[in-house]
Amino acid sequence: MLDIDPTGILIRYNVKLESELSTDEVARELFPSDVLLSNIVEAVFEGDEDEVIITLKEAVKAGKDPISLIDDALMVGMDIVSQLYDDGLLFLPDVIIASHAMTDGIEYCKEISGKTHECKGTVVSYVVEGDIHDIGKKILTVFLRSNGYDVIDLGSDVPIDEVIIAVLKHRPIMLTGTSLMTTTMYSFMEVNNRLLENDIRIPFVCGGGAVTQDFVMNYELGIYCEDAAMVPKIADMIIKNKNIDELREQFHVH
Ligand code: B12
Repeated sequence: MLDIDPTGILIRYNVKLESELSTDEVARELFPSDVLLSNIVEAVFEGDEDEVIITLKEAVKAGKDPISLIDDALMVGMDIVSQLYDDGLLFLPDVIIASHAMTDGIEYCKEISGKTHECKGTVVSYVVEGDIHDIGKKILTVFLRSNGYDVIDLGSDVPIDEVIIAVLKHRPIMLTGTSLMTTTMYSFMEVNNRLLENDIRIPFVCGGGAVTQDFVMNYELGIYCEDAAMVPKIADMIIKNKNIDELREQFHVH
C-alpha cells in the first residue's frame, strides 16, 4: 500500500476547498459599495430575472440613468459571474442563468431609456458564425441606439453570406462583429475580403473576449476596440468622415 493522504488530492482538484470563504462570500467582496448598484449586481449574480427588474426600477426611481446602469451594475454582476466561473467556483448553468437575467436587464434599460431617436446613421451588428456569446453585442446595440444610431442586429451565429447581404441591403456607416472564441474569430478576415470584393470600404469594428488589436490589424477594414461603450464614439468619428487610418490612430492602443 502506498502511503498517500487523500485529502491532499481533493484539495488540489477542488477550488472551493482551497478558499476559506464560500462562493457567495467571495462574490460579495466584489459587489460595489453603492447599495442600489449592489442590489442589481446581486440579482444578476443570483440569476434572479424578476429581482433584476425590481432593483433596476428602484435605481431608476432614485435617479440613476438606465443606460449607465448597464455598465455600472449589470456588467459588474456578469463580470463577477465570469470571474468566479473562470476560477472554478461557478458552473456553466450558473453562467447561463445569470446571462438570462443580464439580458432581461439590458432589455429593460433599453425600453425605459427614452433617449433621442434622431438617426445619425445605420450600423449592422452581428456575432460570428459558430458563436452564441451575444451579451457584449446586446450591450453594444443598446449603446449605439441610445446614442442615436439605427442598429440592424443580425443576432448571433451569423453566416458570412448573411452579413454581406445585410451590408449590401442597408449600406451602413460601419459593421460591428463580436467573437468570444478563438475558434470563431477567423471569419472576420473572410468578411473583410468579401466586403472589399463588393467594393465596400466601411470600418469593420471588431471586439469580444477572443479578439486582439494585433489580430484585427491583419485585415484592411478592421478597427479594434476593447469596450462596447466606445463604439458610439467611433461611429461619431465615422460620420465626421474620419477614415480607417485615422480611426486606428485615435482608438487603437499605441
Ligand atoms: C456567458 C458565457 C457563456 C454563455 C453565453 C450566453 C450568451 N447569451 O452570451 C453560455 C453559457 C451559453 C456559454 C457557452 C459556451 N461558452 Co462561454 N462564456 C461565457 C463567459 C463566462 C462570459 C461571457 C460574457 O458574456 N461576458 C460579459 C460580456 C458583457 O462581455 P463580452 O461579451 O466580452 O463583451 C465585452 C467586450 O468583449 C466588448 N465587446 C463585445 N463585443 C464587442 C464588439 C465590438 C465591435 C466591440 C468594439 C467590443 C465588444 O464589450 C463588452 C463590454 O464592454 C465567458 C468567460 C469570460 N471571462 O469572458 C465564457 C467563454 C467565452 N466561453 C467559452 C466557451 C468555450 C464556451 C462553450 C464552448 C462552452 C461549452 N463547453 O459548451 C460554449 C460555446 C457555445 C457557442 N457555440 O458559442 C470560452 C471561450 C474560450 C476561447 N477563448 O475560445 C470562455 C472564454 C470561457 C473560458 N474561459 O473557457 N458561455
